[in-house]
Amino acid sequence: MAFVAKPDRIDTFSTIHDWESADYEPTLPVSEKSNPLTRHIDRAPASSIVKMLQACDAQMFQEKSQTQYQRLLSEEMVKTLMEVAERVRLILKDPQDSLVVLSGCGTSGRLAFFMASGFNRELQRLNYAPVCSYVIAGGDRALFSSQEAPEDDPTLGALRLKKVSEGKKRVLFVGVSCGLSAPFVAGQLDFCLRHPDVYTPVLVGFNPAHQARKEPIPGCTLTFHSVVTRMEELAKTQKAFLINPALGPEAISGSSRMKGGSATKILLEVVFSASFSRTPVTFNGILQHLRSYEKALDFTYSHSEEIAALMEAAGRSLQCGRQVCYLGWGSLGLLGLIDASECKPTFGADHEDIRGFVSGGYKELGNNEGDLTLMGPEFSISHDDFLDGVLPRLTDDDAVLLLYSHSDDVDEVAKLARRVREKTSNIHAAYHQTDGDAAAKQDDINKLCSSTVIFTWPQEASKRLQHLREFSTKLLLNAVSTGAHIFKGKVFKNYMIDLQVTNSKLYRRAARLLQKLSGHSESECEEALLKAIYQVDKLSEDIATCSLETHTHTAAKAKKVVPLALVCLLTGCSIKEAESRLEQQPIVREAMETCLKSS
Ligand code: S6P
Repeated sequence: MAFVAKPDRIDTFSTIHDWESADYEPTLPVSEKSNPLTRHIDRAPASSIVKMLQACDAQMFQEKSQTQYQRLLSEEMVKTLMEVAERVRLILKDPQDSLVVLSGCGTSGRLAFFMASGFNRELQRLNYAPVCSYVIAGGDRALFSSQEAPEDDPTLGALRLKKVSEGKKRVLFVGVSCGLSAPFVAGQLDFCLRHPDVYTPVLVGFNPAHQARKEPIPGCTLTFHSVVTRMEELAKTQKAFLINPALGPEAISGSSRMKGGSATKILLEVVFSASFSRTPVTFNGILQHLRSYEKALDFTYSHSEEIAALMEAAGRSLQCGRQVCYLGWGSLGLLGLIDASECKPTFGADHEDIRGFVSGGYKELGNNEGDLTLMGPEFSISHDDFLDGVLPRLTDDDAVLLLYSHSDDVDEVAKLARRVREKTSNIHAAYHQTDGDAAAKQDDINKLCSSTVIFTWPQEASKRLQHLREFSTKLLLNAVSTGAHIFKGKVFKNYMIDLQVTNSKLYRRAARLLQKLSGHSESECEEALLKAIYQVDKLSEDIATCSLETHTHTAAKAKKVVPLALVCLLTGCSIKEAESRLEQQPIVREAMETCLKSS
């Protein structure tokens, strides 16, 4: 059975630990470093991209080496998870007056929603009260669309937390910030620390504490680092908890939706499953559970050829300016929505490029703010919306990916697959079943698809099947959307070259990237970035003195900001000329290479 099969050794094995050395990109926290394994990912064929992603993901489970870094499977980490699980148990004993709040920004907020809903469903199934709530920066519209600006607001974070937990006597607050960087979460943690009689804060992130962000937050005296330092002190007496193993750099530098998101899901599912169980929370129980995800990772990537085929299909669609649609059922569908929504800030994608749809739409989600359809086309998320708005325009150049499992309504899947097949033969499926499942109907669906990844989970996985197949689907979707954007030329080396610059973290990342690629000074790069944001060749006094918030707000309306700035830096040309160069060579990576060669 492939479940325990180890991945192929890849030729980059020797570089697996490079990122841990003290002199490797020493000024950057782990979550922002570039991964030596993926240096050439932008030039690789699909099969190699999948191998690189596999090797990067496998770093999540590497044991602690001689370095400073705490790892996912470290003894201290497992012990902290046990302690937090016990805290969740206390909440379950007193559901009337107690609450668990999961919160974060961007992907971390989406996963907070995803897990809070999943845990509540599980609690109800076990006859417990549903005690989990979520807060996402930017509210529910941020669940499916890119809303990066609220991430910078610590006061808003604290207010939202206060509101959701009004009247509760005991609150376990789990703030997720993969980079230990989001001011929104810092504000929430600070609020908890100022009200210790009610709130116990738990921070989930993937940098060591000393690498937490030190940049001052405008309008307040906090930094993320100062909050973490206070938490470290309280952690000694279990009045606060830090869950911050290092996972190694992301495959695409800074893209914390990938390993950061996966590890967030793993850690919180391990904690909450242990606390919901009627048996004692044990060290070995937690460790084994963590290891089951490692096996699931190997199992997922044992389908690397099929994943590469999906990646190629999605890449072809994006390359010719067409669309990729994920049509999913249940939580797998929701993961499709999440994956699609991340492409805008990461790759400067249009919301139409990769879209997700889930069976049942908002009824399936049970989100705080209910049906958001009227907010605009990005918020049309049901299969009916797909049938009305997208299907009539589908051609063979658009790729459709069905995401479902044996426990979903397979008749409904077959029906939808037939409708899609009438319009395009470019239809694919990722399907989960368990060893021994009868698969007659699914065979019919396969015949309609030009490729199918079938995950046949062994019986030994059945206890945690739901979480593992979600994890597996997340890995697959991240691979497909990342690979497809690489083929579209949106990645240069292993950097997101066309990222949006819509909050302070992304602004700093963009400025750093310009410095790295152009070799110009920090001030020259920031100047070029501002010129690209405001579309001017000379910065006025007004612009130069505007706040960072104004810059990032303005950047939300601009396109290809970082490529424009880089072309200007490398060639010394005007913004207009840079625009026309990028129009002539719309593949951003190619345009960058041309400029770099001639500079
Ligand atoms: C990352 C994604 C972003 C982040 C968000 C929160 O791939 O595009 O939306 O999730 O910026 O980051 P963090 O470090 O606070 O979890």
